[in-house]
Amino acid sequence: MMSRQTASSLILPELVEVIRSALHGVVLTGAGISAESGIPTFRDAQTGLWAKYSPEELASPQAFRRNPKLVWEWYAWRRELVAQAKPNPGHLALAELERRMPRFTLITQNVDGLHQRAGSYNVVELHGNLNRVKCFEEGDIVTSWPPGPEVPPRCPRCGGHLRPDVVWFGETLPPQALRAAFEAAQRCDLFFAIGTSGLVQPAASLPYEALRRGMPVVEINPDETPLTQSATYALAGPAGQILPELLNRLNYKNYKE
Ligand code: BJW
Repeated sequence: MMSRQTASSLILPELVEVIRSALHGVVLTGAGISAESGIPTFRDAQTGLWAKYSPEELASPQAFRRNPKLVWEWYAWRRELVAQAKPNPGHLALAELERRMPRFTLITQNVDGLHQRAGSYNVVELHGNLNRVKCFEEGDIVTSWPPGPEVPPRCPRCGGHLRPDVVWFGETLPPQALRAAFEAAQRCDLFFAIGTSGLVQPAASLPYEALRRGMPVVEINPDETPLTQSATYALAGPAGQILPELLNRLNYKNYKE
């Protein structure tokens, strides 16, 4: 575990000033921001029941067609984990940063809804939300279905299988969310990439939109990623420690950790 002092020593006074003077902050988050809430990331070692599957084996339409029960149960397990989890100090610090900045856009690849539960308001969900369900055949959102033993349940309209309303490999992202994310990345004057391995497109391209326009990019991640060498500031540590420390250094003290 990183000590508070180490987190503090990573944050240069120059970075504090860059954040203080920013007019439009954009944050891209990935699974790492929820790791400290007990939600496993995708590419770190998976635990328990699901350890033998890679995300590509579970998060694709092909995987669902091959074994809809397995995929549905993976999401049911994750839904339960998320229901039990609480936003961590990293989520809460981002909600406070939004309240302090003139403009703020939080783009997340996560489907867990923890940013909204932490109080973040302007959230763009690039990969959907695991608490919504849609028809695998027709794509319509479904809010209720007749109870029954079948797993996954069936669409009450067409009888197709139901699936979570998330974006799987090979599927297109929700167009409005994708547009909002790229527009924000192209217009911001400060970009954070937090807790993402930067391996999955098109989300992985967003920080480069900001870099291309000469805007500072701050990465927060305990591990190196393909972005680390290009980032203006790379803060190597857990988001749940670095983000609250950043707020302290900005003297944004009145938020609940
Ligand atoms: C901490 C921490 C702590 C730990 N604090 N940090 C261009 C080139 C090549 C391929 C493609 C391309 N364009 C599209 C593709 C194909 C594909 C793709 O990108 N493949 C790559 C694997 C190569 N992309 C797609 O198919 C996308 N669709 C698309 O582009 O449509 C058009 C198209 C289709 C086909 C061909 C061409 C164009 C859709 C991608 C959908 C991804 N879906 C998933 C599942 C979502 C639902 C669910 O949650 O189940 O999204 S997969 C999974 O990966 C999930 C995540 O959102 C996503 C990203 O993962 P993330 O968040 O970065 O997590 P990890 O685990 O990878 O990393 C965690 C990080 O946290 C690590 O770095 C840790 O160090 C760090 N960390 N603790 C801070 N405490």
